[in-house]
Amino acid sequence: MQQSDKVTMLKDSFLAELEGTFAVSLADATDLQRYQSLATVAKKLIASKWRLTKENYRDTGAKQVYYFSIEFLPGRYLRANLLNLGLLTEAEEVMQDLGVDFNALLEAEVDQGLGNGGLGRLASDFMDAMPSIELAGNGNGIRYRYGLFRQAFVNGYQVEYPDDWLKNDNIWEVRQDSEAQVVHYGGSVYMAETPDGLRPVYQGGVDVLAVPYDTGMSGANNDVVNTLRLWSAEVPEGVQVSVSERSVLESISGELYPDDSNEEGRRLRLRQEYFFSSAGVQNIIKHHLADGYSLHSLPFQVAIHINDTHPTVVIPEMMRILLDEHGLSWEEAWGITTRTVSYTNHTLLAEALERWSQGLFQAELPRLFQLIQEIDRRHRLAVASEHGEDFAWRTSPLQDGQVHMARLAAIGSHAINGVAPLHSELLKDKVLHDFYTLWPEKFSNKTNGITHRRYMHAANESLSALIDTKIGESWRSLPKDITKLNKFAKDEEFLSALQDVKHENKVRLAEWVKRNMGLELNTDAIFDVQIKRLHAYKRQLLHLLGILTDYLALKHDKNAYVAPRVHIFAAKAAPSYYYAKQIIKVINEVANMVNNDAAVNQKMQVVFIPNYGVSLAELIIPAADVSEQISTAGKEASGTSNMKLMANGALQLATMDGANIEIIRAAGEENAYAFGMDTDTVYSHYEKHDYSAQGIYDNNPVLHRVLDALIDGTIPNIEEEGRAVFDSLIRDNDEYFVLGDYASYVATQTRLGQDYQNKTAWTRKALANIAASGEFSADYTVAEYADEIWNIPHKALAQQESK
Ligand code: GL4
Repeated sequence: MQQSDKVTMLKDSFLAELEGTFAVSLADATDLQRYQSLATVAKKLIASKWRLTKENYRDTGAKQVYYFSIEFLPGRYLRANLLNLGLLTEAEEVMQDLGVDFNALLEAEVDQGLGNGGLGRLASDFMDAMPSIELAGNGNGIRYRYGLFRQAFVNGYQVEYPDDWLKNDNIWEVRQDSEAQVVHYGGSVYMAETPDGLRPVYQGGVDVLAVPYDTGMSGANNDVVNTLRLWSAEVPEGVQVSVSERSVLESISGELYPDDSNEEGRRLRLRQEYFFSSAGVQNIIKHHLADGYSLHSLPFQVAIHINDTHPTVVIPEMMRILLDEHGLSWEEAWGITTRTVSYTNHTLLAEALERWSQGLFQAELPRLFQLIQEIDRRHRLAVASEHGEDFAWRTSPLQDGQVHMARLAAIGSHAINGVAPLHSELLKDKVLHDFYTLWPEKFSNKTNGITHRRYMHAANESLSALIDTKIGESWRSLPKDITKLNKFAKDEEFLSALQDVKHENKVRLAEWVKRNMGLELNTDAIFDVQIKRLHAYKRQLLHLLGILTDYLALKHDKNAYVAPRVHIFAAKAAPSYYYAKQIIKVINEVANMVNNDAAVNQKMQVVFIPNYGVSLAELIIPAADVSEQISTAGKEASGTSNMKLMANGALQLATMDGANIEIIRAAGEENAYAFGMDTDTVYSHYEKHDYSAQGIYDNNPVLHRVLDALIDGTIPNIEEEGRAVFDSLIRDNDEYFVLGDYASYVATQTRLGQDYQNKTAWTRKALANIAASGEFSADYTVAEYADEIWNIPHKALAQQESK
């Protein structure tokens, strides 16, 4: 279609939808009605491609992957969908013609926040990448009634409100009643002889109806639309339950657990895990058989990928279906299951490795527990003779009254991967070392990736358009082509255009902050950004100590060298994570103190933007000069905001952790600011117990003064929290080595501040980062999964010859 035809089509259907659905004229329509009308137009365009894709997959029997994830974090869909439909600029033109505020229209869409952070957003980036590379891949998860809490600050404290994201309807989803599945919980089970052989007989327990809501995941500029299927819990028709029983059952899809990188060992969480895992597997097998295929061909037509251990119960659930419902032998069922399932580990933190009490597990999922006992028995038998009893004990799923989910996942899947090279190495060397000795061939690395479409093409249109003028548009579908930009590192005019774009984006963010928080930001200062969950290991505290260092230096001498900076934080803390919430309070009080002190606020400002989520990330990232990725080495599996920030020209201030290492390698060491202890040093301190926070405090007078500020009244209103933070560092010996990395962090910040004064040289570094960001596209990541783990074809993604 011609550009002008597309514009006319879009305009006509938009106006028709507005009148047909809401019986209003454009002038009288609210932003929400305008959004819903345009979204409906986009949805209809997606729907026809979606139907054809589904029919095509069914008719050809193409192998498909199902990405099982307890979290998806889509954010808003409209802008990304318009982009993928090739209609974003056309929509902008239509709205301009009609005098509609397009941003207000887009912002009327509620963010879908059905995930906590990186893990959930990665799943959604994969949902965008798979159809874009013509890969048959679907998502399977939970349609939580309430997403991650909405965060507000009251007196500097985090306050949580429910996220009622469905209040305006969800345009994008389609309820599929005919696809509903029954999921059974509790009761007891015994084996009895039946005409079909030995089969389980269930007594008691409850049935829950899993009803799927499907959303079409559109590929970029192609005709592929895959399915994201999210299950909602209901009471099966005809079942009589009391009002309170009903609400217990429906609560299975009631809300998302707000914990990230933390084990959440509650009964309801286990029910959630079984809920979407069971419904998903049942549905997959049902369709496989209905399409006329044998169970033995399942691994050739289906790949099930489990995103961390939350869906690990798919392994015993598949065994249950194959054994109990289809009468396969154990060996047959085990072969089919393990060849179908693959597993990604996303964390090394011990407190995040899932374990369930066996009593709880058995009470909730009695048949699955029996099957895990059998898996456990066979595993011990198989490994004990060669590796010894101790080894068998260390690697068995059932140990010390607990069910160890990572062990079950490792045993029951054919592939195990980490999400960045360092992380994958540490998995092999430490956390899953025993399994690596058993099955080295199962292990691989798949470095995470991001969708440039959302975080660059859509969120930073002016940068993307500027890049197009230099290297054409091939990089938009072949992200590594963006390396062609390196040729322009000496093109001063281009560098100055890049600076202008960055400045525009800073102004846009500053306007938002002014409007929503009443603070006027200095857009000539360095925008120094740390955006991620609030967690001790991510060390927002180290950033804060750096801020206090500058503050005290300026208070002492107003001419002290401090490069002007705006420090930008955004982070939610798990509601039960008390220490993280205390850090939020301290940062907010420091922000208050700094921003209101005329002696320093020309040189520094601190802003903690509340309610961080996908849409705020899209606003903040294009405006960032510096990307703080300062976790304790060995703790951050990968990180993904690091990739998004780099793609938008922010320079990394980073420890050698997770994917930071690859980013520094790709951009060039001279274009990033690495500092701090490496993983070996961290592990050696843990092993030798030779780290002394007190010693560092005693020997560094500047740091001494900074830490004292937490407890001596320098910072108002933090008596309790300042003390708690101080004690965690000194009394409790600083578990995450904040003080150990302090001196090198501060020195690196000083160097960075000096470098920023040479705008051209700085922008050249930014350019190097942008130009190196292509390899971190999720398009390549999912292509690697498809080639090496799922064995599913996709569009070729070869890098085009650099001209
Ligand atoms: C995480 C990791 O903490 C994070 O480093 C990684 O980028 C992400 C996706 O692989 O997974 N693991 C958990 S748990 N939450 C995460 O964000």
